[in-house]
Amino acid sequence: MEALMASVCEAFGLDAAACRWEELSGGHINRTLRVRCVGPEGTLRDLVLQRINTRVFRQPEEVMENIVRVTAHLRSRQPGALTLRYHPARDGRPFFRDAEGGCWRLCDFVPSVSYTSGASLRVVEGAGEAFGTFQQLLADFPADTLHETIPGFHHTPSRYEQLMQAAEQDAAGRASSAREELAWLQSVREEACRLCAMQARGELPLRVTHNDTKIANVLFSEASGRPLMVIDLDTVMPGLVAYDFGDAIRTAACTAPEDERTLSRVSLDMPRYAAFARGFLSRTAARLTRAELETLPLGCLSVTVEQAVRFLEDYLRGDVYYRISCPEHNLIRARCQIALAKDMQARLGEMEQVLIPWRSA
Ligand code: GN1
Ligand code: MG
Repeated sequence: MEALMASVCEAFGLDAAACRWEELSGGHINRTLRVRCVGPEGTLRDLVLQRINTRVFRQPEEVMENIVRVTAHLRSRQPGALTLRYHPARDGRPFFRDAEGGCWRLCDFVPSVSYTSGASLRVVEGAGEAFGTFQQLLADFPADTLHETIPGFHHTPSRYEQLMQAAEQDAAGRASSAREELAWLQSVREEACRLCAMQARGELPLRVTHNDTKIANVLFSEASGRPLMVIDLDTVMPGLVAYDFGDAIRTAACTAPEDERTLSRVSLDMPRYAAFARGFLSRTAARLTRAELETLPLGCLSVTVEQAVRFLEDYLRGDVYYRISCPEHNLIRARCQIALAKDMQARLGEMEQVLIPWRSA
């Protein structure tokens, strides 16, 4: 480990002996370290070093190429705004491949706060503005020039197929403990896959979307409470607006964290839903088609069901994808997402009502 870190530091021109690092938890996929470097005159420099999970992102060079192009576009449209900026390694590339095949990248640490759940209405509205602005600024980015960093990432029908295959194979001998969950997910399959079917029929456009819009992926200023920047651009690819909207609602407007065990605590928080919608639509409504506006609530249900499908699949396969912190973590996560999805399903009409003013705007 020491030798590995020394080689990574050296690749980015850092003096390993003058660096201290600590793990930052939060993400389920990549490994993230906060690095503090002491300069020659005792000056401090805080950085974030990340090891891209190459089992998940098979072509990390393509991930980085997308990010460099997308952030350059964002900066050209909004000079002065904070965007992710990776430091070049000694060879000039924005990443470093270590001797074991690991892929590392380095950026500045941004002093900020972030939220997983329980954010104030003002913060949630700010998250809506941040993701809405992201979408708006990328509206003229040529979507078909982006690499698909994870094929079929939000293709819900494929996610269902993979779940059913995992249940059939039952590699970890867990399928019998997930029968109820599997049955419920089957019962909403058509509804959860409806937006993908509409897209396939040409009724919904593909746009450049973020694809991982959980509220934890917006950094806020602690002093002003305003959004500072959108992070985690690994999955920026062509996608459906409703999935970005929905994935944000799944986290920002849920009354509990993503892995809440007490399911009676899990529901859709309507004031937070409305606050996010206000922020997001203030930036995007003018460009959205009527079909896009009308399907935003179904996007919330679809992406929440899809997330349950993905967590349950990983549970059935023996926890090979998401980082877990207890043996049944993926089952707990799947149950929590199902509880939220059930509440969304029952309240689709209410969710639509909230958006009516935007339809005629
Ligand atoms: C993963 O990047 P991270 O760990 O925040 C996942 C998302 C899920 C999320 C659930 C590449 O996000 O799709 O929505 O966990 N990212 C990938 O919290 O699979
Ligand atoms: Mg992510």
